[in-house]
Amino acid sequence: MNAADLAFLARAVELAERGRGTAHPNPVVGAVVVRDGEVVGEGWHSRRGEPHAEPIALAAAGARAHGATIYVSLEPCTHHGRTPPCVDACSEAGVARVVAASLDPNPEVGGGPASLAAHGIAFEVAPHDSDAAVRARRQNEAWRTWIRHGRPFVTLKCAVTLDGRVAVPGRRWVSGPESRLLVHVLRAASDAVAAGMGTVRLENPRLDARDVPVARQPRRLAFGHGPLPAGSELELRSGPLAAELAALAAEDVQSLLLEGGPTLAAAFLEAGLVDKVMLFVAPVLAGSGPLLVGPLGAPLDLTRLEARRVGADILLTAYVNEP
Ligand code: AOF
Ligand code: ZN
Repeated sequence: MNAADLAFLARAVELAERGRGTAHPNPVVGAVVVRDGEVVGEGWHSRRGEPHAEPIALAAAGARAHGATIYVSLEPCTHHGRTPPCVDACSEAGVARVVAASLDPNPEVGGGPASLAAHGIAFEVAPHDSDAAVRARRQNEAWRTWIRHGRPFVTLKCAVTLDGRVAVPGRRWVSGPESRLLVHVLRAASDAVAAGMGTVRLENPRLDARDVPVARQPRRLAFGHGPLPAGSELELRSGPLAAELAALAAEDVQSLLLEGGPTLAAAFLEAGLVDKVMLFVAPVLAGSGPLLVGPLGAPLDLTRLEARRVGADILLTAYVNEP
C-alpha cells in the first residue's frame, strides 16, 4: 500500500462523514472508485435501508469501474441484509482490487476478504496504525463497540483542575466557557448522557444539549437509586451497570456520555465499561476537594493520549478500549 492508496482511503473516510447523523444506527461508510490514478466515482451510505457506499460509487463510475480499484472506509459486506452484498456489486462491476481502511466487526457481515478472494478480487486493508485506519475506526467507534459488545461506547467526560480535582472551592465552574460549549456539542452527538445520583442530588442537572445545533436531544439518564429531585426529567436506571447498558443498546443507544462524579466514574471504570476518557483540564489549583476518580483497585493504562487547547483549558483525550 503506497501513499496514493492512503490518500484515497483518507478521501473515503471523509466522504463517510456525509452520512453522519442520518446513517444511524448503521455505520458511516464512504467509497472511492479509482481507475489509472483518477477518481471516477464516489459514494457514501446515507440511510439504513438505502444503498451502501460501494454500489453508489460504482454506479457513478459506470463502465469505468471495470479493472478499477475501490477504496472503502469499511470492508465490503457479504450479506443479504436490507441491501444486497457489496462484494457482489464489486464483482459484477469488474473491480480488480478493494482497499479498506477498516474491517467490519459485525458478525453477520464479515468474511469480505475471503469472499473477494473467491471472486478473484485482490484485497488489502490499511496498516492498523496508519492515519486512515485510525480515523476510519474512530469515526465509527460507537457503532463498532455497540455491534461487537452489545453495549454503548462509553465516554467519561470530566472537568478537572491541575491538581486533578473536580470542583474549586467557592466557584460554580471548573472549566471555561469554550469547554462548556464543547460539552454541549458532545451531548448533541451522543445517543445518551448520564450522571450518577450523587451529582443529580447535588446539582439536579438537565443534561440536555443547549446553545448548539441539535438534530436530536440525547436520552438523559441518572444511574443509581432514587428518588430523583422534584421536576427532574432524567430516566432513573437503578439496575447493575452492565445490564442497564445492554438494555440501552437494545434500544439503539450506541454512545453514552458519562458526566459523572467520582463515584460513578470509578464504578464504570472498575466494571471495565469506560472506552474513552475526555478531560478538560483548567489552569487552576483547587488545593482541596474530591479527586477525578475514587480509589481504583489497580492502575489503568490508557492509549492514544492526545491534547488540544480549548479556550484557556486543555482537552486531554485517551482510550481505555480502542474500538
Ligand atoms: C458496506 N458498505 O456502506 C455499509 C456497510 O442492514 P444493511 O443491509 O444496511 O447492513 C448493515 C450492515 O452492513 C452494517 O451493520 C455494517 O456491518 C455493514 N455496513 N457495509 O459494505 C456500507 N454501511
Ligand atoms: Zn454493503
